[in-house]
Amino acid sequence: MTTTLKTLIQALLVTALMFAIGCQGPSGPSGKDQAKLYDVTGTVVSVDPGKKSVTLDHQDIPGLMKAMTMDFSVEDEKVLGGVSAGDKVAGKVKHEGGKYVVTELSKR
Ligand SMILES: [Cu+2]
Repeated sequence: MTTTLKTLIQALLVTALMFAIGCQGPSGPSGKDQAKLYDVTGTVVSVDPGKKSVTLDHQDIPGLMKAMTMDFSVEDEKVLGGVSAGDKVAGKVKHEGGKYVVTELSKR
């Protein structure tokens, strides 16, 4: 009887644990912070490959923000490979989890 009870409790615990893990799936981080990509055009103000950042004087990004000068993070240093201060550029900005990350940038 004691062994049976123990086994039963163990089985219940395992089931509860699996259920708890299973429940986290759909409501996890992948749920609502979907990245969105936007086209961006503007002029490079400065480039900082070491910090993986670029300052752009960008034009309106429809659906995202008005024209302004601001710093962007870049996804990879390579994004900054072909551009330097003063260049007129076009690229893509990813808006994800409240952050803006440039994923592509090239001279126009
Ligand atoms: Cu901006």
